[in-house]
Amino acid sequence: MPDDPSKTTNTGTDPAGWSVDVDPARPGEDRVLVVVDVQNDFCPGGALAVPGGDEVPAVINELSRQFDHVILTQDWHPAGHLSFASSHPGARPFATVELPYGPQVLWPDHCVQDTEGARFHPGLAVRNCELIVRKGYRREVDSYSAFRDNDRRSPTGLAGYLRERGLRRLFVVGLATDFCVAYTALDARRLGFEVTVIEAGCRAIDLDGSLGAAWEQMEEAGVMRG
Ligand code: VGL
Ligand code: ZN
Repeated sequence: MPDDPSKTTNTGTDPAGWSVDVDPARPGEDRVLVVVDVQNDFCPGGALAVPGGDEVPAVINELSRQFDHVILTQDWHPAGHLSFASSHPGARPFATVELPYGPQVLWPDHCVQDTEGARFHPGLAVRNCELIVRKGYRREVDSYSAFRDNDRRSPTGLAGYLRERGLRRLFVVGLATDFCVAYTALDARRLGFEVTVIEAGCRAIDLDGSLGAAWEQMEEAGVMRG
């Protein structure tokens, strides 16, 4: 592998000689829909409700039919996760604290492993999902991105999966635009993937201008708006 992963171009065969299943006769085969965190806790009535979050499942269901490859991500925290305000005595949700890896917004307890809030929204009906990436399962570090934890060190394995499968064009939807969708899209660009965020399939938290800032960074990084 080259040292700089952004220099990798996927030719349909990985550097170790394994052929991947991209069929050149089917130009859509290298496209993948990445559905970020469409879970009960991010929808109205949930612990960290994103306004209009329950409007995205219908859009995503429809979109998923146009893709040969669909991946879901699932925020999946242990009880007592360090991103929860409840883990910091005296702290309020939506405040920012310094953790060893940098600033971290504190959230209400949400998406606790194997609870109702962590389950996918019941309106999400994506028949052709081939992989579910869980993230945020280490107590001491949050993970907005589907590619790596917020400490920027621990990869989830998704980049390797996509490369090995020849999936190089990512279309990202889900919740929330300004956190997990944006972090996922930005990391995907850093890793050399082509990325489009489909706004109709996203909703934002918009904390202190975070939505505008996220779009600025995404545009700067070459993320396309779909
Ligand atoms: C998310 C805050 C905390 C998200 C996850 O999915 O955008 N936001 N955990
Ligand atoms: Zn979370």
